[in-house]
Amino acid sequence: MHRIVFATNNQGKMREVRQLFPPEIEVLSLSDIGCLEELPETGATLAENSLQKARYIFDKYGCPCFADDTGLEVDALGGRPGVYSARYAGSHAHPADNIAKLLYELKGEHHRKARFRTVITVVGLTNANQFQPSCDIFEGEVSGVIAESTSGEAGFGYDPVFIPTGENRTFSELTPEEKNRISHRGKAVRKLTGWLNDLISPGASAQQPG
Ligand code: ITT
Repeated sequence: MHRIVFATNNQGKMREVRQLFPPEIEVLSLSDIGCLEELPETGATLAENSLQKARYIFDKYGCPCFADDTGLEVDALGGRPGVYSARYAGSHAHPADNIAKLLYELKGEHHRKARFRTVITVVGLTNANQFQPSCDIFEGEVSGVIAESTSGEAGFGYDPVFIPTGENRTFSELTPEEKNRISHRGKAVRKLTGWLNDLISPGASAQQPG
């Protein structure tokens, strides 16, 4: 069995990611490795934060790991909240407060286009003989619009107000499988698992027909 740590304190992310991993790779949580701390997230970009979280765990616990940093970019707000999505309504803000602030800022606004972007960084898996641990990056994004009000119970974070393009339901009204099929995280994680599969059994994907 292969193991990799997912450096997140967000249980919603963990559920989605575990659903997409092949059975031969076990995804460990921070509590599985005895880490009960908050992860540092002081970068100016999603890529910086994603690397910072993964590096922190790799440096401290020595295990291969990956981290996900995600932002909601709203066109009418000039791309905000973006990298500050978790702290939009203040540090340690509850998701309901972030959503309330978002709907307030968009009140009366007709142009409601937005996108989720995810950057996943893996640290510690490839060039093991080199002094610097390697890092590899996988990205995914999904476009949509911000609804006028919340709908649905599933998911987490901003899901109750995000309607992906081609849908008339919010992410919170989709099943977990439906969300993973089209979401920013689903896209990034499928790139990651394809790359991991190649590390585990090199060439296997090239031998598959089609
Ligand atoms: P970790 O850093 O521990 O992984 P976090 O919740 O702080 O957890 P982010 O900084 O990446 O993670 O998340 C930024 C914000 O965007 C945060 O409020 C999340 O709830 C929200 N978010 C992330 N992914 C989302 C998704 O798929 N659907 C809705 N909201 C999401």
